[in-house]
Amino acid sequence: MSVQAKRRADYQPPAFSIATVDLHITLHPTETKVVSTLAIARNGAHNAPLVLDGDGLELNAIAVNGEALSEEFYTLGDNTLSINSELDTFELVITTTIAPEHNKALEGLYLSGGAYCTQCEAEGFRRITYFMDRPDVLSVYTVTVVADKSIPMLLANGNPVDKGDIGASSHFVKWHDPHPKPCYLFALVAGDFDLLTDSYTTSSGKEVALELYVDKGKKSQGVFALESLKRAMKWDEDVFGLEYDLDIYMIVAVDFFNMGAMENKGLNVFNSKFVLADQESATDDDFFNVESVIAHEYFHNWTGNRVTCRDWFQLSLKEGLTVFRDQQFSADMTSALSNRIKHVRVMREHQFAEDASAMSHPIRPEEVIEMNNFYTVTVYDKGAEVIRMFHTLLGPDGFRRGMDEYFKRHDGQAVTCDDFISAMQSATDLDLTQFARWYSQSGTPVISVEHKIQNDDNDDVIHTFTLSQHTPATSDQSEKESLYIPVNIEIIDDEGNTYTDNESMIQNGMVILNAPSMSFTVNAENASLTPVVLGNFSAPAKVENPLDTASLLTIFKYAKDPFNRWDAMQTLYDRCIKQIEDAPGCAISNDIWEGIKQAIAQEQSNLELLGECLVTPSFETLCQSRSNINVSALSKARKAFCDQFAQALEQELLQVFNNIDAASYSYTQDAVNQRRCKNVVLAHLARLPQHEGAIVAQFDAADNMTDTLGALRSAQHCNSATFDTLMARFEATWNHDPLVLDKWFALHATQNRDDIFATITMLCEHPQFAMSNPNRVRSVIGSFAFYNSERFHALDGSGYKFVTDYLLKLDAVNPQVAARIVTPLTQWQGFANEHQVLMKQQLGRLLNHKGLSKDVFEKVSKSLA
Ligand code: 0A1
Ligand code: ZN
Repeated sequence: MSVQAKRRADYQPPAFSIATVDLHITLHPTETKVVSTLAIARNGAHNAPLVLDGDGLELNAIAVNGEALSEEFYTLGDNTLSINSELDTFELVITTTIAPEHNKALEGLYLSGGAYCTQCEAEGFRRITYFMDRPDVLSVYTVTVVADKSIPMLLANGNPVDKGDIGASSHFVKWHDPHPKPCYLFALVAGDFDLLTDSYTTSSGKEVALELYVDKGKKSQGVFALESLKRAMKWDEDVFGLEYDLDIYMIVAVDFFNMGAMENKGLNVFNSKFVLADQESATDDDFFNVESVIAHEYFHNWTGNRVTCRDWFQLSLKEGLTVFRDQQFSADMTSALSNRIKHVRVMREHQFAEDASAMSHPIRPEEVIEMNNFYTVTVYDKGAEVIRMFHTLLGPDGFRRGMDEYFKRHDGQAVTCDDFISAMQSATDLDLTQFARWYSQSGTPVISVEHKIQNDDNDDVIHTFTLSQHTPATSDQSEKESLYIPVNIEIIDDEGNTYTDNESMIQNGMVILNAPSMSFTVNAENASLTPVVLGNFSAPAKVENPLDTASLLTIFKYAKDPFNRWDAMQTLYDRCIKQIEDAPGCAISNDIWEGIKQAIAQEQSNLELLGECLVTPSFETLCQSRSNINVSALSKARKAFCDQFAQALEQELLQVFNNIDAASYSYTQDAVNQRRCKNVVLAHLARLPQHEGAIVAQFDAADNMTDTLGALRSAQHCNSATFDTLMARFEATWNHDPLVLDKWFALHATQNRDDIFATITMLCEHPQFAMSNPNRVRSVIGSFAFYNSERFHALDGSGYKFVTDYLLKLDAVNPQVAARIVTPLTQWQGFANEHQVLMKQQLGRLLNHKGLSKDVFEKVSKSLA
């Protein structure tokens, strides 16, 4: 396969600009007609042709300034249309035909259920018409959507300016978006939906119409999303002074969508999973995700749409920043601590793994074959961590000044990450030059902590703390430089007293580690000190801090930062699991159980922290502190630890469980914390057969999906007959609701049982399953590959082979989704050699497959290089 990578360094400004785009689109399942009228102007003096991108288009006609263009003046390439005109400005009219019904890749114009919708980011607009499909070409769009009257709702970006009938059977609506935008923000939706309406008055008094379009019959499930939208609009005004800028804001929920949602100007398109929610069918996590994705897309209106990316290498400019903004919003709406823990889990489970794999890349990648492969946890989540560090270093006020300056300088422009850094630099006296390395250097830095105790000349006891940083080489970069790392730190003794350092390196609870290492000293007579490092996960790094069990428990007891307290327990559990790995069958010492019992007693009234502290690290998190992993040995050790945990702490767990009242459902933070804690505890108790009844009882009594699903998850640890019975009852109740059924699919696919492949085959034949629907595929095949680690990594190779067989079929239908699900297979580096050989064998099958998409090719070829 010959595919050309694009490099960030090769950026050239566009040779032409397109001031206005007038689209006239007549919808038809197999013959949609697109007439595009472009106002073209040459940029500067040159005589290069106008090169437009196109993919899978049938070209019908081209006209320049009203005259049909004869063949010698244009060249049609595989994926380009070049216009050879000597004119510096001209009107270009291009007519093309496309077939949305045949579009199963879900990029460009496609049909979801019966509705037409579009997805143009990153490079999907070229599947609708020939265009300069790059984010630095900004145009004002006018769009006329024409369709049969059986399709009543015709939507596009901006404000509606005209509508009417065409003959007896067709009608049209014309839309105008006054804000110049790149083509990736273009959207069109046409269908028959239920509509929820509301309005929002901005802080300057402008009334905005809010419209939410959902599948017929699902109106009541859209209420929470609409309320979330209003909260997001208010928050952006309060925190960043940013108001909405059109008269109407529309959100459409569709069932067939490759990602979470899309921020098209004034017309967001959402995966219905992130819109529809009610008490019966949605868990607390679902509600949380709806609010956070609604906010994310809304926040893009400023960070992404008003100020956009110059080129796709700058993706983190809008995504890292917008994720950070949605995280801050969620923290304000719910709880700062549980949000922080949630995001750190994502970093540790997925981003650290990506950085340790062949797909390692900086948050601003240097080289890309298929842009869709770079909507990654690195660009998004590590990108957000980098923005968070600006926020930490500049403080909320400094960060706000930097943001104000960013909008002042760049509103209406397509810019780079360097432009963002420069705006932040204008708001601080700190020199951000070294900090900017976070944009160009990949890999996870490791911060090592060393603690030495000496007596000085006066016989005082001096504690010297040394922090060192080291970033291991990654597949894309062998040399690493020192980063500028803000490290939140506390020095405490075993009674909880806090100490300051002699050199005043610790300022506001933070040190800056910007050299390979740095040291500071603390005087403390008769005290044993514990360094509490990386509070609030102040940088996306790993920490090596050789603390004993007593120190970890001291941190839990006394550290000021609740994140550190949670993290100390995670480290403690990780240590215990390691101990069992090293000596299978060994028993964890009673001291540790006593320490955990005390921790439980201490936090009886803080169910949020208690619930999080009772979660044992996931298999995926454990992988990040190990190498050469034998999956079965690690899983067995984890299981043995969890079994001992349940046995040793049974009485304490029961007490926590029984103390939580079964209140009727409400989605408030207190109630969420209670349900979370109760379900975490139930999952532990499920390991003891005597508590099976409690699981069935919760399943029977639940008045909400959180508790129903909590019972089912716990039942995964019970004997399989109980699990199967509850699952069958669940299916019978929820067969009509595809989003709920996805949970059922995922629970089946993550079961560790011998008949797993028969189960998955049965799931794929389920009437509600379709390979063309990404949510279904992710819930079955994605869940298996990402989260059924024991079966996926089975040493007979059956899991790897099963996923590969499926991907070979899926790739022909939806390459973008196939390229996502191949991820666990490409992350073979951390596993023992027996695994590696088998994983590479399957990667080899993929690579040799004729007609492999460039999406999958890019990841597989990198992984085998
Ligand atoms: N910009 C969207 C994510 C998105 C990206 C690509 C898509 O299709 C290929 C769809 C959505 C966001 O960050 O929400
Ligand atoms: Zn985004």
